[in-house]
Amino acid sequence: MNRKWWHGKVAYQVYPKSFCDSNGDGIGDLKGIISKLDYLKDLGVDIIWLSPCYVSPLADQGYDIADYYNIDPRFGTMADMETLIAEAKKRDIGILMDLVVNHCSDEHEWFKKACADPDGRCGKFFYIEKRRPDGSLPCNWRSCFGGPVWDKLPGHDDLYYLHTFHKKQPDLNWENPELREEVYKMMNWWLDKGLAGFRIDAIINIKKVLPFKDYPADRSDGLSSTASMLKEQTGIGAFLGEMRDRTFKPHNSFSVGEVFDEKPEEIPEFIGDNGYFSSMFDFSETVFGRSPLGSYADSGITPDDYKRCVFQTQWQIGDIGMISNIIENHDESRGVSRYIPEGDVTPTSKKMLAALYFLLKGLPWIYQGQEIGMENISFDSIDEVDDISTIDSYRVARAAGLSEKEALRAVEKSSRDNARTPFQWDGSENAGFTTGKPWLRVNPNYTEINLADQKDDPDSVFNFYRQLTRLRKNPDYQETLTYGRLVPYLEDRHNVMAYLRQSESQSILVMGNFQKEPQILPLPSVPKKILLNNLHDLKLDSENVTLDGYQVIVAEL
Ligand code: TEU
Ligand code: CA
Repeated sequence: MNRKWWHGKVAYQVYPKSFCDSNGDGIGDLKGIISKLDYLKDLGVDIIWLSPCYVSPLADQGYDIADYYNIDPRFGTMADMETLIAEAKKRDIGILMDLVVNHCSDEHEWFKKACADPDGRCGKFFYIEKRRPDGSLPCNWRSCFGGPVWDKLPGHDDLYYLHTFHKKQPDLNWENPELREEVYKMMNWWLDKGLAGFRIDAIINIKKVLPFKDYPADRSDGLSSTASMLKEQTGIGAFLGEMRDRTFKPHNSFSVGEVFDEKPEEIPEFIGDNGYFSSMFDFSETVFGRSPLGSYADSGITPDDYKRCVFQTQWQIGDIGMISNIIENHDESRGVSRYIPEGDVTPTSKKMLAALYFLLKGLPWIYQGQEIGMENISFDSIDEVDDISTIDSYRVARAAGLSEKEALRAVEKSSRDNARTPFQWDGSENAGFTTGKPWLRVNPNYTEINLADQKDDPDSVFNFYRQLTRLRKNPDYQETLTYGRLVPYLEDRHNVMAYLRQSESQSILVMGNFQKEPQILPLPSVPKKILLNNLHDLKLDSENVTLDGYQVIVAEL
């Protein structure tokens, strides 16, 4: 692996709407983020990914962009954005924006022009089709947020446009070189402003299998998830290689792809030395247990399943490149609520999970609030839910025969709103997020879980994350923790997740007891030094260690 400037960095995702509100309108904003840069610096963050803050109707919370060249007034101004980039740079922090180019908003001027003149230049930026001779829609794909991917092109009774996500997110036609030029121009405009790079949204979706055709229906609605089409898709590399050469490469910028459904044999093309992207997220544990029927039918994930998913990815990536490791993001439930068995979610188990994923090979990412151990929220009614995806999942669950209560309980587990509740800064009203009315309910547990309480407590989850970022950057261990190979340890041992990070000169053991009962575990050798321990005691002899429930240790061997 060739060495790159961003190897060894710690990255952090900000969801602007829910991070910090500077003006009391209940919506987080760029000024709010600027006010927290010192906080993020102190946590040990080097790279910040901002979820979209461009002009948008916010039908999908900004993942529906109406103007790529301007900031939505709810988030601030372009001057605020420039200040944020400059202030971050002063602190040696790079800013990534979210590149959403599988689709734009139906309020983007391209789409408006396409409606006015479907055969014109902008009409060709989209997929616009007639019904098939038998009267059916051009294909039977299901949109990610429910219903067919086709909707009537406004103003035209006989024409339909494709949207693989919400109907307010028309897909852009990547087969059209003029569209691609527009995208690269926009990306370079932002990179020239001093962005460190981009996180790239839903990127696998940009390539469609054409001409449009049906796939076997996977639910009673007669539709097929776009996953079947994506499995068959080939040729995306031509677009991604072109994007790399025209944008990222000349800027030496960082890029991380939101890559689902990747084909293992293509990993070197994606994140190898001359890959399309610097990195991509590991979603193997994220998608584990997902049911094609809808999120109500998802199964959970056990500690052993979690371990297997993570190790499988680590094995697959090896030394090809740097994967990006997460336990949550703005599309998922909170990692501590998903990966730690119900009833066992405590500061101790949260720290264990933190150490286990943070020290894997790859780039560690923290999603806002994760560093203080924020948890899932429970809803009293579907009316409290904002997220379009959860609302659709609820509809699907009801249609499958679940009662209102059952449907709500079933879909809230994986609701995207779990991660979108406002950041819990302190124990004051609205958790210190806003002086106004927050756009989304604050998790009522903010009086117990908030940054102010944890900041000066050496035993807090927050300070454990600080220790983790410091360990990763400690010159004595940085080389091994960044480039050292990962070797699973006691791989088949039930409810144990352990691995070695090894370089030529060093071996570091990370070992967690993923259950409440203690376990006596053999050591590979006598530790020279304990680098981290989430509990105060450690029962150790020359051969064994006894780990208490959810205890994790990091040791230099
Ligand atoms: O998410 C993409 C996304 O949700 C899909 O790729 C889906 O999870 C996958 O196909 C399942 O296998 C991104 C954003 O992160 C999300 O917030 C947006 O709603 C979505 O794109 C549309 O822009
Ligand atoms: Ca605001």
